[in-house]
Parts: sequence; C-alpha cells; structure tokens
Amino acid sequence: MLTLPVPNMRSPKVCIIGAGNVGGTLAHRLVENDLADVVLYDIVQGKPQGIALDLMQARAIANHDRQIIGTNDFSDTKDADIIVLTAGLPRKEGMSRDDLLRINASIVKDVIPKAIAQSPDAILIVVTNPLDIMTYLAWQVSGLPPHRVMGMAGVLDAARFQAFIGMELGISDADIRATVLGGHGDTMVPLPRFSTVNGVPITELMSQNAIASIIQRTRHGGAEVVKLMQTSAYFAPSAAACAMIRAILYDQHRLMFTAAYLTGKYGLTDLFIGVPVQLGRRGIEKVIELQLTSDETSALHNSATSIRESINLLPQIS
Ligand code: A3D
Repeated sequence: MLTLPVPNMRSPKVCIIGAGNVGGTLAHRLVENDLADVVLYDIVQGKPQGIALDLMQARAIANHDRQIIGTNDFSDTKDADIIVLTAGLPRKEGMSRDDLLRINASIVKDVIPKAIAQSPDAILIVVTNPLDIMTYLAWQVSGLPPHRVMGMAGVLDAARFQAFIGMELGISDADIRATVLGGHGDTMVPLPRFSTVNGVPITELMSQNAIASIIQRTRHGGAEVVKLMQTSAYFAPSAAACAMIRAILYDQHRLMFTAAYLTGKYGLTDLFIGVPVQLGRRGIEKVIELQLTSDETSALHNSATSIRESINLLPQIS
C-alpha cells in the first residue's frame, strides 16, 4: 500500500517570560506532556539556557522530541502561539502591596510590548501578581483584543477548593467540581452552590461550618504554601497554566475560570476579574454569566472594587 508522506506541520510554540519557579515548572509540564515547543526567556543570563539544557538532556528518558530554547533575546521567541508571563517578584515579607504593584508593573510594561512585537498573533496568559491588575496592564500595553488576554488564577483557586473538599470528604478529586469567581486574593469568591461532587452540591454533603473553613483555607491557599516553603507555590500554578494552554492549543472549548475582561456581564465593566469562560483556539470564546444571589453578587462586586482601586493606582506609580 502506498504510504503518503506526513505533512510537515509546525509544532505549537509557547513563549514563557520568566524562567523562575513557575516558568521553569511550566516548561517542564508542557514538553513532557508533549503539548508544545517552548522558548523560555529571562532577564538573568544563563538561567533560561540552563533550564532549557537540563530539559533537553531529559528528553531521551522522558521520551519526547519537543524543542526547548532558553534565551535573553526576544527575537528567539518569534511566532509563539501563546505567551505566558511569569516574570516578576512574588510578594515577600515586609513588602507592601504598592511596592509589589510598582515593581511588577514596570516589568510588565517593559516585556509585554517586546514579546508581542515578535508574536503579534499570540494569546497572552498572565501569571504575574497581583494577578488581576497585571492582566489589565498587560492587556493595555499589548494592544491585543481582550479575548486574547487572560489571567491564570481561577483554575488554580478552583483546584485548591477541590483539593480541600476532597480532603474533607475523603472523595477523589476527580469527582469534584468547584467554582471560584472574583479576584485572586483575599476577596476571591468561592461558590459552594456551584461546587459539586458528581453533580451533588457540597451543601448537601458538608456542614456550613466545614464549608466556611474550607472557603477560608482556599482564600489563603497560596499563603499557606508560602508559610511552609518560604517561597511562592509553583506546582499547582504551573499545572493550572498548563491546563489552560492545552484547552487553547487543542481548541477544547472548555469551561474554565480565568481573569477575563468584562464589558457589562455581572454588572462590571472595564476590568479583568475571575469568571467562568469558554476557552478554545481563539482564546476566550465567551464569558459565561451565572445567576448569582444578592450575597454572591455583592461579594463579587466587593472583589471588583478592590481590583479597581489598584488599577486606579497604576498611572500614579509607573
Ligand atoms: P521566581 O521564581 O522569582 O521567578 C521570577 C522570574 O522572573 C525570575 O527568574 C526573574 O529573573 C524573572 N524576571 C524578573 N524580571 C524580569 C524581566 N524584566 N524580564 C524577564 N524575566 C524577569 O517567581 P515565581 O516563578 O515563583 O513567580 C513568578 C510570578 O508569578 C510572581 O509575580 C508570583 O507572585 C506569580 N505567581 C502567581 C500565581 C497565581 O496564582 C496568580 C501563582 C504563583 C506565582
């Protein structure tokens, strides 16, 4: 039988800006899940090159042919399908919120236009904190349409909620679906009414007290890790970013929670905040509006107010 040659299809390419804990772990996940070639960019000489070489040396054992390039030169990131921003400081002890905002805002303003100039058709996923505000700023300086810009937090926050529900009930996380809206931080809005174990709302399975304490633990899920490890989490954050990238590259039309730009849904306009979206190859295909109770709406609006206050600080601090 005649065998036709396989067409020479281009591999998807993901550019990760910031070869730190989240960026390096994400590169590892992407190549070892055979999802994309990776270009890892960092301002520190040698760091991205070293991680890339380490990952290339693992290829024979990990059994994949993905290319990993480490660079300090944006021209190597050309024609990426997805750009992930993980450059920036995590908040450290003694650092005020405004300090973090100022430092990371200047990084975002510097790197995003350079990355987009190389990959004008890319979809942009922001991980840098403070997440909702950096996503807004990245969108502003990128010039991209809002459906091609999103913040990674909701997938992670929902996964933390899932993990704590699973631990409390002793049930597999595979059967648990959790919903978390709002900003990534103290004002996030985990929603028990929309969180289920194989369709059964957790409100049927747990006491109000147990749910309240799981919600608190979810809100401080990142801080709990920092306290233990003395550094910001990266396994779960990189897993969340990887799941979003898979949904985009495979055009999966998945319902996921991301920081998305709102133009009236939930009564909110001109900010990025965590909401359910449908994610596919074009980016955010639609923002899904849940029918919230008045308490849920006011919690979401409270979160939006805190994001808005920080967005309003941006012109003064940078
Ligand atoms: P870290 O391991 O310190 O890595 C940050 C990297 O950014 C370092 O390699 C730096 O050299 C690099 N960097 C700094 N400035 C630049 C620049 N101008 N250009 C290119 N690279 C630069 O931090 P991390 O990986 O743990 O975290 C990275 C960011 O993600 C921080 O802002 C964290 O707060 C944030 N983060 C967010 C989440 C969310 O859930 C939203 C989770 C985990 C981390």
